[in-house]
Amino acid sequence: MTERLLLATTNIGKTREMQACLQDLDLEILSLESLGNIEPFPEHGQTFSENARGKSLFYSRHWDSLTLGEDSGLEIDHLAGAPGVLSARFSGPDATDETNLRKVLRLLEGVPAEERTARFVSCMALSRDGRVIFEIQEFAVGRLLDHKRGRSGFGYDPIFYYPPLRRTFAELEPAEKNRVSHRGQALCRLRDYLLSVSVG
Ligand code: ITT
Repeated sequence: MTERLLLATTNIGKTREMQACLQDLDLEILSLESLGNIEPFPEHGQTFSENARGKSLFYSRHWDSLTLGEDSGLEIDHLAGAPGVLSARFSGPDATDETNLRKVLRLLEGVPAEERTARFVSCMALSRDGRVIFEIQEFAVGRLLDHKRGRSGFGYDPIFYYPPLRRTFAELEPAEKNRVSHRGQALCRLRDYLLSVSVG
């Protein structure tokens, strides 16, 4: 019987990237809409792992098959690792991708290129029957520009310059980003795991 995988995220950008990586597996992929109207997971963890596990287990309580939770974010060296787990809410409770990105640009004003290093982190937790059965953390290293470049992707992508490809993540095609990004690499390992246990 085809397994069902719930993508436990409210973020449409993440959802698209997850679907693109997993779509050819023998899995029925569903979004949180399948659960109807439930309260979102209250995210208060101190680490990506804590939040990823929390999301995965929280939504799996409403679901009888596989549940994938992901927590991700941007760690900026000049800001001692901020915004980290607060990446989605960096500019306050009404934060948007644009206000978050503007805040980063403001905090890095005047900082020279070589000191604008940063990394994206993605931590994923896969659950079934109330327990986490697989967890992965991956990252992508880059440098933050002082202006936006590109229109693809989401979040901080337009200022995240990826030196090996000499482009920002927002200048990459979705498939190119998935080949090198933190999330793409984590998804690749998740795929291997699902295939190894004959799911998919
Ligand atoms: P869910 O918790 O529902 O999955 P969220 O957007 O709140 O959605 P996170 O708490 O994991 O997710 O926050 C991740 C934030 O980090 C995201 O909103 C972006 O601001 C940033 N981020 C993560 N991955 C990114 C990527 O690939 N490109 C750009 N920004 C990214």
